[in-house]
Amino acid sequence: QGKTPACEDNEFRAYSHSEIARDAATIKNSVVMHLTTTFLRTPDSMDSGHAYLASAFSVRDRLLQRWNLTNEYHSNIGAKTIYYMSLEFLVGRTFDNALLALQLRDEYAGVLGDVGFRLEDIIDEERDAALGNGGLGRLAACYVDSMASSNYPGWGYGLRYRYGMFQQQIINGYQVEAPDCWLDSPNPWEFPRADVTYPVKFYGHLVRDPEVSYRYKWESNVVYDAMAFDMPVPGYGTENVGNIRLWSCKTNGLFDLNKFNAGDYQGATGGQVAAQILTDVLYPNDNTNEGKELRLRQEFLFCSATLQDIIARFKKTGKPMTQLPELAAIQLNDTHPTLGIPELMRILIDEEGLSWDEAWDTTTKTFAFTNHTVLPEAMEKWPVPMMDKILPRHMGIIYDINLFFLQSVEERFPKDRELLRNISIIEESNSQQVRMAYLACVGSHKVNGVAAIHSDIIKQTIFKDFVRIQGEDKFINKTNGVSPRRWVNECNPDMSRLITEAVGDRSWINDLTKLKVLESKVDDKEFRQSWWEAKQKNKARLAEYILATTGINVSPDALFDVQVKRIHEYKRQLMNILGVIYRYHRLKQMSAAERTKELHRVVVFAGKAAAGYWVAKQVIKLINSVAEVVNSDEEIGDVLKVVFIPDYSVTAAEYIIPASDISQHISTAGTEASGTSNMKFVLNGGIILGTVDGANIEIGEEVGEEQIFFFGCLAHEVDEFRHYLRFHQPKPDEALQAAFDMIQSNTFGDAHIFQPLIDAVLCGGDVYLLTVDFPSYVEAHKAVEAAYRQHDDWVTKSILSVSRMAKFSSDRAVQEYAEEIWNIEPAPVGKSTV
Ligand code: 73E
Repeated sequence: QGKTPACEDNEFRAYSHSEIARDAATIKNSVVMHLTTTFLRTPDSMDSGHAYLASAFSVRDRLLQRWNLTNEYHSNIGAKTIYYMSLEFLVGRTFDNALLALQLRDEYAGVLGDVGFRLEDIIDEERDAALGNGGLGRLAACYVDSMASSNYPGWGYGLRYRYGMFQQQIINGYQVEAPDCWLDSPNPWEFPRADVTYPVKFYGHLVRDPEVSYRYKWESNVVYDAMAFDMPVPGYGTENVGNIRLWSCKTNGLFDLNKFNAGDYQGATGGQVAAQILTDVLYPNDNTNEGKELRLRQEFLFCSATLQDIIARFKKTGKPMTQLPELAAIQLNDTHPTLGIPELMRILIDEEGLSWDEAWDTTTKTFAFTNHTVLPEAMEKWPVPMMDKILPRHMGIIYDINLFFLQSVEERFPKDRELLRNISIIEESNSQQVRMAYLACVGSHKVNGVAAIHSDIIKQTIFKDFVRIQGEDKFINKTNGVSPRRWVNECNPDMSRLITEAVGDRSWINDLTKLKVLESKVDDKEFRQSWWEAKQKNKARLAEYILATTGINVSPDALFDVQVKRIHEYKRQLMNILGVIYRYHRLKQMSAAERTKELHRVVVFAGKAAAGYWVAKQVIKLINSVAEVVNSDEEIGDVLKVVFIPDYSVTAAEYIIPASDISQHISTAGTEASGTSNMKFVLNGGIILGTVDGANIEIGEEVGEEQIFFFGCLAHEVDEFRHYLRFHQPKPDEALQAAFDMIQSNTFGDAHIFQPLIDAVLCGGDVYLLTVDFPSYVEAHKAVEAAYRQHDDWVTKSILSVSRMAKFSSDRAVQEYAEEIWNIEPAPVGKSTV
C-alpha cells in the first residue's frame, strides 16, 4: 500500500469534522438521498420498510463520521485500548438506540411524521442482530455500549454469523427451529472493510527453525481469509462511537476454474462452501459445550484474525512488541476465545522473533479472563488429537505452556503428583483433552467471576488449586451490569420520563447513582400515581404484544408473573409450570364464590431450548399444553392465564421486562453464575421472586429484604441434598404430588409425553432439587400475592427498588474492569453532549 498524503484540503477536513445536522430540512434531504440513490425508490413508492432503511442509512452516515473521528483521535493520542473478545454479541436492534444516543429521536419522528409514518412502526421494521444465545452475549453488547458511553477506548471483536440465533416457532406446542436469515435485507449497521482481511491457516505441518529450537514455521495450504465488518456502537451523551469488529470468512478466490472448465460444477464451488461454513452459523447452545470440530475451527478463525488485527494496529506505533500490554488489554469472554493465547504466543515467537520468556510475559500481561459458569457440561475441552490435526503449532505451544507451568509448580510443591494431575492443562483421559478454562487461567493475569457468590464458588471449585499456586489476588469478582440506555431509557419511555423529571435532567442515563433521588419521591402521591400508571401502560402494551403473537387475551389488571430466559433444567422452568399446575388444581377445587376472591394472574414464559436439548423441549411442550387447557377453561376465566411467547429475543425482552410485576429467577442455588435479566426487571420497577443465587443476592443487599422474595435452599446445602437424593427416593410434598397427579391423569393430554420430566425428579435423583425447594416456593408465591394486594406498599417497593439499583449499571462494571484489570482511562473525543 502506498503512503497516503496528509490531506491539504481544509474544506475536506472541515466537512469530516462537521457537527451532526439536526434541522428537519437536512435530515429530510439525507433520508430522500438514501431513498433515491441507495435504494432506487421514489418518495411516492416508499413503504415503511424503505422508510426504515433510508432513515437508518442517514443516521448511520452521522455515526460513521463520529466513528472516524473517535478512532483517529484515539490513535493520535496513543490511547491504550481494551479489546473485548467474545464469540457472541447479542446486540438486538440499533436504530432506536442510535437515535436516542445522538438525541435525534424527536427530529426523525417529525420528519417521518411529515410523510405519514409513525416512528414506532418504522423502528419495528428492523431485525434483531441476534449473534448470541443469552446472557453472555447480551453482556458483551452492554459492555461495548458502556465503553462507548463512558469514553473508554474499546472495541468488541466477534464473528459475523450469516445465521444468528434460530427463530423459534411453536407448532402443536413444540418448539420448531427455523434459520435466522437476518442478512436477507440490507443491514445499515455494518460497514464492510474489504481492506481489512487476514489469512487464517489450518492443518499443515511444522518446520523447526535451525537456530532456535522452539521456533517453527507453520506451512499449510488450507488458508481462509477473514474479512472485517464494523458495527458502530453509539455512545450516549458523548461524541465517542465504539466499534464491534466482526469477522466473516471470504469465499472469493476459492472458485476452482479448472474444475469448472472440466465440467465439475459442484467441485468448482467446493472450496467456497468449505470456507463459508466457518462463519455460517452461531452454535445455539447456552451453557453447554457440544465439542464439534467446526466450532473449534470457528473459534480459531476468530482468534487468529483478531490477534493479527490487534498486532497490525500496534505495529503502526513502531514500538517493540514487548510493549503491547501498555497499549492493549484483551478480555476473554469465557473460554471460547482462549485460542487467542497460543495464537499470540505463535505470532510473537515465530513471526516477531521474541524469546519464549518475552512472549509469555507479554501474553500474560495482555490477557484477562472472565468465567461465566460452573456447570460441568459447559466446560470447554478439546480432544488433543483433534487440536493436533487442525492446529499443530498451537498444540505444541499449549504443551510447552503446560510443561513450564507444571515445572514451576513442581518446584514449589515437590512430589505432589495428584496436584500436578489436577492442574494440568492436559487432562489424562482417554483420549487426552485440552482444558480450556485452565489454559485461559494460566495465560491471564486476572481471572474473574460475574457475581460475588459465583466468584467465591470458582475459587473453591474449578480454580481451587490455582488460587493456592498463583495467589488470591489473581482471582477477583466483577459483578455484571446492564446498560441503562437500552434497559431503561429505550425500553421504558414512560418511566424514564418520570425519572428525568425527578432527577431534573437526563444525566441519570449515564450515571445511575442519580436514581437515589427517587427515594425522596416515595411519599409523593402524584408521583406514585404516575409510577403506577406507567407500569399499567407497559402491561397494556405487553397484552397487545401477547395477543398479536399468541392470540391469547390477557388483562393488564392481573398480576404479571414472568419467567423469560433460556430453557434449561438448572433454571427450573419445570418448577414454575408445576407451581402453575398446582395453582390450577387449587382453583378447580374451590367454589365459584371462593374463586372470585382470588388474585388474577398472568403467568408469562418465553425462551429458547437448544435444538438438541430434548428435556428442555419437553418442558416447552408441557407449558403450552397447560396453557391450552387453563386458558380455555371457562370456570377459571381471567383468574389464571398461562402464556408462552414464541421466539424470545432482545426486542421481545424490551416489551416484556418493563411490564412485569413479579419475575422469577429460580435456579438451584449455586448454578446461575449471575443472571442479568434479574437486574433489568428490578430496574424497570418489577420485584424478584428468586433463589439465593447469582446476582439475586446482591440485588437483595442493595434494595433491602422487603423488596425481594427469597426462597429455597442455600448453595452450601446443595451437595448434601444431592448426595442424599442419589440414594433415597425423593419425597414430593402434597402440593407437588397434586401437580404430578394432574399431569398423570392426562389433564394436559397424553401423560406419557411428560413422564420423563416427572421421572427426572422422582427416579433420576432430582439433581435440581425440585422436591427440596417446592414447599418454600409455594410459600413465597403466597407472600407475593399478599404483598401485591397491598397496592400502596407494592408501589413503595417498586420505587425504592429502582432508586437503589445504581450498582447494576454496566457503566459501573466497565469502570471496575477498566481500573482493576485493563488499566485504561477514558479519552473523550469532544465535549459531553448530555
Ligand atoms: O448466569 C449467566 C450470566 O449472567 C450465565 O449462565 C451466562 O453468562 C451470563 C453473563 O455473565 C453464561 N452463558 C454461558 N456461560 N455462562 C455460555 C456457555 C457456553 C456457550 C454459550 C454461553
